[in-house]
Amino acid sequence: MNSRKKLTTASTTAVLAAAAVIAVIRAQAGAAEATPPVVTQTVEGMNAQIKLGTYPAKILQNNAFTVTLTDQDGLPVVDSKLDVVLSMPSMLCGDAAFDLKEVSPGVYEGEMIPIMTGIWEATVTAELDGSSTTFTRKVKAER
Ligand SMILES: [Cu+2]
Repeated sequence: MNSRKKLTTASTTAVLAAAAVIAVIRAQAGAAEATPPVVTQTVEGMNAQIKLGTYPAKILQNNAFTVTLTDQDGLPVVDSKLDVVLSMPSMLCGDAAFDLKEVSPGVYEGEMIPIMTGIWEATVTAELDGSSTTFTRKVKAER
């Protein structure tokens, strides 16, 4: 009787431990889903694929940041001027800005250097023919 009860307690503990592990895995998967290496966004007919070369991005290092712009027909958007502002919502650690250079038609590249770990907000502004389009994505940075 007594040993049987112990067994039940042990298996309950095992089930709870397994549930806790699953909860942790789910939480990590959720965080990864919220900030994947590649994010695609369409704003006013313009499509931007925003990609990090290293992911999560490494703090105090150059991390390749690539934006591929296409129009409604899937054709590259060329000769646009792109700049990026990095900020941390709800923190006062300061913004960092950098430009992107067009390395092939519709493909714009630059480097981001996050100064601290956490989730950064990258705001990409694309200027073309006097109008601008803004895209945003979250970027996870770690040591
Ligand atoms: Cu910060």
